[in-house]
Amino acid sequence: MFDTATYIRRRNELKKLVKEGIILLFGNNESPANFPNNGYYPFRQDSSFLYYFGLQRDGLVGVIDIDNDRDILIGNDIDIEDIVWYGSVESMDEMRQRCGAHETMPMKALKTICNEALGKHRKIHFLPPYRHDIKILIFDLLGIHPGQQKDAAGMDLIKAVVKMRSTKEEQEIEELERAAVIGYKMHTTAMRLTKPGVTEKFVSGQVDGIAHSYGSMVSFPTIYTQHGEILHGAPSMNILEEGRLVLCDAGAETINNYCSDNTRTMPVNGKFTQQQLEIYSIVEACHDYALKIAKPGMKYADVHFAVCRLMFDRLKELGLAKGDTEEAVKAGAHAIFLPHGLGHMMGMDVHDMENLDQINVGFDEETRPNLEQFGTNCLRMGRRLEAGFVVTDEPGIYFIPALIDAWKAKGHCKDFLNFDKLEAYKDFGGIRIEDDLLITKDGCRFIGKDRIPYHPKDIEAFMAANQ
Ligand SMILES: [Mn+2]
Repeated sequence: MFDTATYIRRRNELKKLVKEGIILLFGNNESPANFPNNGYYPFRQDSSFLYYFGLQRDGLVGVIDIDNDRDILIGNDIDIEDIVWYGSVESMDEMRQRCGAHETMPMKALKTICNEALGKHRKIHFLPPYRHDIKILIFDLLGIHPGQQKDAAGMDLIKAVVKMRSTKEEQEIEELERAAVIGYKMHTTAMRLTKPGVTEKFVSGQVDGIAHSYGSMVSFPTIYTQHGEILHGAPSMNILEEGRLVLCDAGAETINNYCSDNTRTMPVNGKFTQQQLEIYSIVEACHDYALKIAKPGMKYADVHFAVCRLMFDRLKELGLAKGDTEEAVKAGAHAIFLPHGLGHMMGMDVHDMENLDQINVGFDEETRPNLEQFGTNCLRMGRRLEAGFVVTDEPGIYFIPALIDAWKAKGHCKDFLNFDKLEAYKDFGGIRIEDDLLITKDGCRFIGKDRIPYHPKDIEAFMAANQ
């Protein structure tokens, strides 16, 4: 948790932006995995609640009454039986002091607050809920059916929260740097343990343990798979095989829930084949190119397409693609290799604020998403970059057999793709390289002092030294 002044300042800024009414910020509750007292571990607070109140306990709601300038922390003090099982925890009043709220009220007061506000026809703002218990609570409080809550959520509040959380404060950047240190340990652990004969689950489990040991948890379920072409492929009991590539996409959350998100792709036996090197060097060039060109004022969609054009040019040299690069990328031909966007915002959520809807986070009035074209419709971040934004730079090249077959059968983009040559890559898998970019005043830099090895020579040297 940051200092008390941080949360007071943020709530005051939020009041200025939203202007009137009453804001409800719901903290998360414990979430049962298989029975009520066996929750998913560790407890994960809602990120916007954390941003404005900083408190990690379950069962809290923040009420910000803009018109009366009152910040109220809602929740119940624990009783003696809880103390027996869980130890003594802070009282509501102690938590109120830490976040600088004006007063506390028990949970039952929330209904009264809402009834009064509804009676006076005051505007009640809340963010789109993503957990079912919160949806039921909102239904109880405001009478809005869960199916209509996304539309009923306040656009003024969403815009204000996105505006504030998009630009990272200095102390938030320090947290992101701490997350990067844990991410480095996770990925170098994966590189050390990767060898023929062990299972994917074994390596990914060790990687997850690093996140739990040094921070709060993983920032998303770890991807560690020899099927890199399956974008969100989960680790399986498959055994790592000589000659294959393995893709590791993993990150950590610090104790204060700031994230890291990196991807490395490495040869199982520690030595790239010529074919793997050829594709790898293209992804590597794309990854470095984004670092070179991303800067304030530039649309991240333009960085994405610049990377796509570079990738396409290089794939033409290999004979996998053909034709005019500009036209090919316009037609979406590159998406057979790269069916996702170059990156996403990152902060307290690995896909930052994705619960507020990506169209509100990665796009704006000026930059609208293209929802029609395959691949381009997956861009999570398109709008102009600003100093203080943190985005991921994660180009990849994938050979997805089902997609190759489907496009070939339809003749889709046949003027730009050499389907016959692609046949030889159907068992290749996929390569992605990912690091996290902080946009600075005049350009950008990677977060994390130590780069996880990603040049092929560095990966090979690291793996050779750590067998
Ligand atoms: Mn990512």
